[in-house]
Amino acid sequence: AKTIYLKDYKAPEFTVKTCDLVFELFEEYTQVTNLMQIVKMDKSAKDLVLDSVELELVEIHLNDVKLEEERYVVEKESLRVLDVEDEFKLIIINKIYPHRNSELEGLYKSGNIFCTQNEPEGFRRITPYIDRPDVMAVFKTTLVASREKYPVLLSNGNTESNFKLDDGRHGVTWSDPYPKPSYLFALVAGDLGVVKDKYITASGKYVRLNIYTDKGNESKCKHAMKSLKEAMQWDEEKYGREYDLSLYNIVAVDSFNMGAMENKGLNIFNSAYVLADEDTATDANFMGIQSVIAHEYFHNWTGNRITCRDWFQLTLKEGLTVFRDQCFSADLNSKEVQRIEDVKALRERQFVEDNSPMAHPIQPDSYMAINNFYTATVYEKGAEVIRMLHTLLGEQKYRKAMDLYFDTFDAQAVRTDDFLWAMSKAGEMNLEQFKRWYHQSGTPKLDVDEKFEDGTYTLTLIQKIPHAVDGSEQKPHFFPLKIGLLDESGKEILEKTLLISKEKEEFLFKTSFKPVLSINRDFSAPIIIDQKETHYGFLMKHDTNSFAKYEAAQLFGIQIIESLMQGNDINDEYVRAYGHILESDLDISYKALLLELPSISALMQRQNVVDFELIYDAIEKLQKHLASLYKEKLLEIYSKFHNPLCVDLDANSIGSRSIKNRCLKLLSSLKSNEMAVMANEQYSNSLTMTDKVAALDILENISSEYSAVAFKHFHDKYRQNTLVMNKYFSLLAASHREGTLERVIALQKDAAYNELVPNLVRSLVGTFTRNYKYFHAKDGSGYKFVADKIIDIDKINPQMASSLAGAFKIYKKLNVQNKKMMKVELERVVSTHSLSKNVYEIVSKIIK
Ligand code: DPP
Ligand code: ZN
Repeated sequence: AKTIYLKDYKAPEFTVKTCDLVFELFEEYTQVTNLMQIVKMDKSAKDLVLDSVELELVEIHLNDVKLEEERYVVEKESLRVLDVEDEFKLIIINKIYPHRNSELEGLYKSGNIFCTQNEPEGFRRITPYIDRPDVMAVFKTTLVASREKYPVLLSNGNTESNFKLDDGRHGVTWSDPYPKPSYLFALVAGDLGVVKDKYITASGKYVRLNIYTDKGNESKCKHAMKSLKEAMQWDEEKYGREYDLSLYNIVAVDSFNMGAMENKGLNIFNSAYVLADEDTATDANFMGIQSVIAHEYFHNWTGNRITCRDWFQLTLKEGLTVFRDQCFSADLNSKEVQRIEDVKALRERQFVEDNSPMAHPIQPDSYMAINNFYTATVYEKGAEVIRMLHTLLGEQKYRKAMDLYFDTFDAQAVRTDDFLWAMSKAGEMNLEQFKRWYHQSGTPKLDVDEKFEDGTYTLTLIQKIPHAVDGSEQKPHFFPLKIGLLDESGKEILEKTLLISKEKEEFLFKTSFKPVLSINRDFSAPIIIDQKETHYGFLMKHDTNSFAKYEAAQLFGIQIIESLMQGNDINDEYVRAYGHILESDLDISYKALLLELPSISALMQRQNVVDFELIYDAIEKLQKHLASLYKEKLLEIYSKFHNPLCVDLDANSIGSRSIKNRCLKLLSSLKSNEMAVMANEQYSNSLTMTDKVAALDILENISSEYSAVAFKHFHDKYRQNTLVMNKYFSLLAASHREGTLERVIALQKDAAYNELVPNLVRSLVGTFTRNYKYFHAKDGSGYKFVADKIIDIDKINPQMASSLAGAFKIYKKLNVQNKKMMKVELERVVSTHSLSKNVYEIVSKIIK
């Protein structure tokens, strides 16, 4: 496979002014007629080269004259029209086969719905085009299809006209006034149900809002609609940005590679991020919908109005838009919980990636398959980088800088450097060193040393910057570090944001006593803190910063588990601090997070040679100890907050479910019949999916008898509902019970399972790769199963396969036995005949 480099970027030789498309959708094929007005930008260019992948050409007309075959060349992934003028009209007619498209890129069928996914390079699978984001055209689209089978015909922009044909077909013409890159083009055709609403913008413009879904699911769109209106209002209030068309359409489809797509005026969504009601969706699902709906909406300004010059700039729109959706969720829900959840997700996914052979800067400088770079690094670390800018500039200057960015670059395709120019100018801050966050990979470490002498407290900070994947050295970063100093009674005596730029920094504070340090408050920088001296128990009790308090609880837990792994006893101070939190009257959602023990992934990231068995045993031991010691208190909290008939979604109801399920989960480590009975009752009596899933997870892990009955009941009740069956498959794939792999293999035969649907593959196989116990089984059986699946699925959907292949990125850090087993499978995958470049890129980087 060929590597593409940012340094080879060249401005387009031609651009497309307008693109008028006609789609005739038939069951067996679709015929596309593409009329483009094309202008030469680089006068030295002779041939027009259009991207074209697996397209069946019918004919080409240049300025209304049919082109003879010697005037063009069909190449492997392009169509070359020889010797063209400075400005001309080109008509291309071609055929495609959407019903055979299992890659889910370009035009395909999800069930009975025609839909598209064109980011980043799907449009070239629809019609020959200059398929790159810095070519922006005005699109007009006519869809023609059977009136009976496809009454709803949608594309970007506004409806211009409708017509009927004598043969039972009908047509709709759509036009989008805003020039856009081809990756934002979309169409949908189907027999869909719709939920309608409206929104009046701040300046009084009327916007029609529609959410389309399979018929029968209309009642499950309420939360998505509410979230959309909240997002529209939030963007007006926080960024002064209004919606710019009079129509906003969302369509939910079941087969979708990603979460959702921000196509101009016609968002297409994975149905998992649209459909929800109390009976079928968990609280986490509701939160996910709110954030993804907002994310795609926010892209209208950060992504669509201002887009990326090339795909190396992906974080320009993604990092920024994730930061925006995180702030939105924090404003609408709990700020403290949101921040912790965001950091948790970052560390579980991005930190692992950043410490693997797949590490890359948020702005990569090369790729084989751009689809492989829709990563936690580009998205979540990208959002942390924007958050640091927000912290450095402060809210007011940040907003001024965003206004400058919108004013200067509207309707353009730009680079991260252009964004940073606006931040630097309106923020009045030199960001030259800050740019390293865009070009360096790996997670920085900060060594912290404290001294107290003669009334002076000295804080010495040393940046340890990891090498890049190719072994080259990287330089110190510029970042904000928020700290607090506490006196011995726990009172805060100072809070300050330090600016760190040199490899070694020293800060002096005059005090009459030695203070206790609370560091990286709010997780002000995405780094790892390495402190010589720690006071975790003290901070768990006294820290006033909600993130730092949580962090102290996590780090203390990690310290205890690591000490158990070395054969020591459980430290009493930790146990008392845990008990203190149990007794506290903190906000319940936040408290539930404080009570969560460190994850396996958090512990694994600290091991030089990873051995999961040791980690499992130690965590289990600690859980049992806490559960038996605090059994009464845990039971008391459980019964206080267990309210099986409550299906409300307010903060208190969600918080109640979250804390009582945390308590029950900890209690279940006792593996007693009493806990199995409680979980079983919760499964039978609770009305929410949150409670049912929590109960099933416990039953599956502690009682094969109860579990069998409950899972059968669940299957019988929900087997027709794919979104719920996703939960069924993931619960079983995550099981720690004997025989999990055998059951996962058998579940592939379940009538509800379908390898063509990415959500189902993610639920069953994807979840299994995070089941460290069985994925990393010493006999290599887990690796073999997943390798087989990668090879099979690669033939269907390379993007899905390469995301599964990411599970092997821990390879180099494994212990000898596991490493040997994994190597065999990696070599088998990489030597597979006609492997996609997607999987090849991931696996070859891992075993290099
Ligand atoms: N651009 C999409 C998103 O992140 C990804 N397909 O919203
Ligand atoms: Zn996005």
